[in-house]
Amino acid sequence: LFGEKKGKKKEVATLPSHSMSFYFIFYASRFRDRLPGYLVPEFYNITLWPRLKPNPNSNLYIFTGWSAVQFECLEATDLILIHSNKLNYTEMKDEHFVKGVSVPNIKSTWLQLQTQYLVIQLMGKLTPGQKYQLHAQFTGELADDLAGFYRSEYKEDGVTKIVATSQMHPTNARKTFPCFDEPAIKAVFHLTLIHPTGTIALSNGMEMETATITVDGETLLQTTFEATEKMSTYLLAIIVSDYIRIWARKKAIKEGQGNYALNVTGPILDFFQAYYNISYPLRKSDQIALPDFYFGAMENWGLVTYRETNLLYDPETSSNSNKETTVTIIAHELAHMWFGNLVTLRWWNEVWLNEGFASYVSYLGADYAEPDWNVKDLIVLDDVQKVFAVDALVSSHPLTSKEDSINLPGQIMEQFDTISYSKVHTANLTMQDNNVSLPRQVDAIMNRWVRQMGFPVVTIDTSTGIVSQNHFLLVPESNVTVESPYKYEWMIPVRWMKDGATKDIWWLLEKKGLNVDMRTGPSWVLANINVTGYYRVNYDLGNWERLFSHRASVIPLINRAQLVDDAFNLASANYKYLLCLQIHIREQVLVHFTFIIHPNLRSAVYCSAVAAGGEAEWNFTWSQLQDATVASEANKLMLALACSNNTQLLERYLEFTLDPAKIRKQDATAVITAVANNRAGQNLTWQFVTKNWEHMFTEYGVGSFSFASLISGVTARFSTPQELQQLLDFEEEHKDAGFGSAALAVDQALERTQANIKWVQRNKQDVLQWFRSQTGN
Ligand SMILES: *[C@@H]1O[C@H](CO)[C@@H](O)[C@H](O)[C@H]1NC(C)=O
Ligand SMILES: *[C@@H]1O[C@H](CO)[C@@H](O)[C@H](O)[C@H]1NC(C)=O
Ligand SMILES: *[C@@H]1O[C@H](CO)[C@@H](O)[C@H](O)[C@H]1NC(C)=O
Ligand SMILES: *[C@@H]1O[C@H](CO)[C@@H](O)[C@H](O)[C@H]1NC(C)=O
Ligand SMILES: *[C@@H]1O[C@H](CO)[C@@H](O)[C@H](O)[C@H]1NC(C)=O
Ligand SMILES: *[C@@H]1O[C@H](CO)[C@@H](O)[C@H](O)[C@H]1NC(C)=O
Ligand SMILES: CC(=O)N[C@H]1CO[C@H](CO)[C@@H](O)[C@@H]1O
Ligand SMILES: [Zn+2]
Repeated sequence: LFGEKKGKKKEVATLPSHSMSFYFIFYASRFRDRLPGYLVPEFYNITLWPRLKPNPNSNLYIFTGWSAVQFECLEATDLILIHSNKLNYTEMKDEHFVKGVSVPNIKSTWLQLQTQYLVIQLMGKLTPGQKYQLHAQFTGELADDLAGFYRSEYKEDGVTKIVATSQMHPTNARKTFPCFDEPAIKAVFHLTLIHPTGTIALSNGMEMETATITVDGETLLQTTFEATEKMSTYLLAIIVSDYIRIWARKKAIKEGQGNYALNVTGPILDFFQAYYNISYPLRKSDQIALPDFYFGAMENWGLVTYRETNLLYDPETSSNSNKETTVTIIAHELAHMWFGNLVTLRWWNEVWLNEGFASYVSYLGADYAEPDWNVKDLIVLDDVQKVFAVDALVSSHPLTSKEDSINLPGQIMEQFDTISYSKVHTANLTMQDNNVSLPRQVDAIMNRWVRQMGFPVVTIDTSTGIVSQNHFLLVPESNVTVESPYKYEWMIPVRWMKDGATKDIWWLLEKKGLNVDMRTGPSWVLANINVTGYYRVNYDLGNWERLFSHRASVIPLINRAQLVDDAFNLASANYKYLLCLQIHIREQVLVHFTFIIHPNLRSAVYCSAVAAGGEAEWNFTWSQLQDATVASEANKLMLALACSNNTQLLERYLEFTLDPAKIRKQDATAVITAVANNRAGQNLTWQFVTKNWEHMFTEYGVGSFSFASLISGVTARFSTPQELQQLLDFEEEHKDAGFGSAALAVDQALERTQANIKWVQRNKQDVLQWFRSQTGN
């Protein structure tokens, strides 16, 4: 294939990017932003050649590609729609482009930017039942944008090295080759990579053959891979590097940083084979750590990609929590090898099922690999509390949304949020509590948890035995404008104990119920044991006091964490009598309720050192960061640099985030958020973000996960009317350009700021008074 094209003069076909008549046809059709489904691909033949050195003329890193896709026509049509983004086509002559029996001539071709389609309009119609092939030859930029086929850079012994790698999920395969880029449209992929000698090419399938070829006098390798399983485009992975298996930088492997991952991978795969009762579907399982990687990890089938911090573990310098992260993330990704990859969501509105399930079973897999760690207890701390915080806002969303409400790439990215990852655990655990008398109600129960946003607070009055539920909102008087078919009522499993003795599960099926056994007298009641239900619990003051004054050891560990979280949040939401209590708890908690926290001493020490020091110390820490070879160590140094109390240094550090040579794009959000969390940096950061928003938004790729975290991180401490105004101004100013995947985060930030302002207004006097009474001042 390659030799054939070599030396021919290439014509670059320029495609008009918009066409009014197409716009009209397109938007008038009922399919709008989704592929019509008339054309069903069977397989793709793809050859890619990434250049690991910049082109001397343009100074850009590029890749060239040749692709053919065979598809069957299901309904007669004269339009071929296939996804394509940022690719330049060469050789788009009629006779080569669409092949098959009696193919109509091409009338015109163009790119449709908003929906990222390459459109080929034919003179006549394709015939149902016939198979056709679409051939294309193209070039793309191997940019450092962490999307599609991209480049990652690192320094080893002073030499800059380039890795060509990929992140196709969710909608970036189309940036690598023209394809039918929707999760349900599966096909077989035959892949060939052309790459420099001394490098290794990896993909989802096993390498079948590596041949030496010569192009323009340059000696290169050509690696062919076995055909993949039939799978979604978003699971494809392509990597060219000089790495070693478990794949990582040579130095990291030599230092043994891959050993931990290697040791736990086997047991976790064993666990999932037994759990799903299906053997591992592929012939190989590669895992690779990349210096620049957008997400935490990606479950490409047979070739899982990770951020270095998530796969590598150095016993000398990494903390226990790094180890915990490694084992749970590996378990999460390996869980997808079955659930997600073998069985795939139909469309991105179902992402909650895919991600929620993987997050849930990741704890089971990690628990199997590390049985002594009580990993399952972490669910409450790591997931439930995090999702409660977002889901208590009226700008939240239900787990499910209609298929046709999620279309554009930005909306798809927005689906990958905390709610999708974390809420489903408890929805699932709720299901397990069904006893034999309830199966007919399973749908009724499930629907109330997944089809309406938010969650309830269950209030137990131990003096009357009356148990009631309300939609829990951080701002109780906020107006919920989204109607729910279930009126924001849930069917709630109440697992409870009285005086330490576990009682039978009790269901609260309506707004209000009566459980006479919960009338306690002097004893105490605890509900939502082990936080298996997705709700908060409130009690009458007497029961709260009895709970907190009790010896903590009888109360399950997980509930201790949740009691504190519930009490503080109920107080924030103006369950007013709890405010006194809150202060009381603070003392009690410190004495009785202190639980296993992993003090990450190193982080704390670095941070204090930078905070107490001046520019020399800051420079020293920065130089340590440049030299760090262990990713988790680098992470700690990177965050410590944000601890300075010198605004000039913080300003300099913020500027560094716009220079990928200083701060990798994947880390920019973490640095900016860290500076915002520093009191001395909060104002600076907001000014910085507003000043540079447009630049970041356009330069750092469309619709990305971290814009949402950026907004929520930078505004986390907003609590004054001035800050609210700033946020409103910001929203107004950038209305036209939009916020992409951060749109929801902006709404949430506005709402949270309003809630904070109200809380301060309402409670400032009480808190001040209490402090005065305690300090005698
Ligand atoms: C099942 O649930 C029903 C309804 O709450 C309850 O009456 C019954 O006792 C439960 N049965 C068992 C075996 O737990
Ligand atoms: C909710 O709506 C009512 C009536 O329109 C209004 O008075 C109130 O201020 C709104 N509440 C919030 C939190 O916006
Ligand atoms: C709560 O969780 C702990 C730790 O996982 C477990 O030992 C205990 O049996 C659980 N309690 C109940 C009532 O399920
Ligand atoms: C920063 O911290 C140092 C050391 O604690 C202190 O001397 C200095 O006054 C602080 N500077 C500011 C601007 O707060
Ligand atoms: C810190 O580094 C910057 C940039 O390299 C340099 O301009 C500055 O003089 C250094 N300051 C100190 C105190 O070393
Ligand atoms: C931040 O800005 C607000 C007003 O926008 C001001 O009241 C506050 O004092 C500033 N904080 C710091 C630490 O500079
Ligand atoms: C939707 C979901 O996550 N369901 C799971 C709930 O937990 C049970 C038992 O662990 C699984 O079998 C379900 O698949
Ligand atoms: Zn996942």
